[in-house]
Amino acid sequence: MVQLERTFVMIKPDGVQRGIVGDIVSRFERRGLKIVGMRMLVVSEDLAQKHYAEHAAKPFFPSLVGFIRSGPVVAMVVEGKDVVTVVRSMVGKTKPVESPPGTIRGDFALDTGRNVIHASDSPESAKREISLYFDNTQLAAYSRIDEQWLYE
Ligand code: D4T
Repeated sequence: MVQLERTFVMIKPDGVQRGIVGDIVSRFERRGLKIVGMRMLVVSEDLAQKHYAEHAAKPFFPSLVGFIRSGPVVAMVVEGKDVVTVVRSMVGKTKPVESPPGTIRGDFALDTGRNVIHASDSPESAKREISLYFDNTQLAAYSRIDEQWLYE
């Protein structure tokens, strides 16, 4: 039986303001990935600090926290085979200029500080980030009707 993994994805305030939430979610759905949690929120100062704790000492930290709190975001948990790797490759590189067309950042972003989307970089980060934004009652365990056509 196929082993399904979960990752955390966030459409940042620029993605919400630019009205591309649907375009982005639809890419994940068409790929065959399953949305198992989704909520819109404005990130609190405390949550932003926890989310980006690994960057606390970096010079761009204050602007990063300010940006992520600058408007509503859409937080998601996405499930599928090798989903952490698959979603990171769909997202593209941190710097949109290095992201090829066809990736989300390569199609929708130009600047590193306005790169539209966040996705966990490892299964460990995914676990940590999912627990920051969701409790278990906010996640839905279900099968998609096309799973037998997506996985052998
Ligand atoms: P996120 O975490 O937003 O998905 O981005 P990445 O995983 O692709 O990249 P990251 O953790 O290295 O950076 C986090 C976040 O900081 C912004 N950033 C990064 C920035 O504003 N200036 C910079 O020089 C760097 C390296 C963009 C993403």
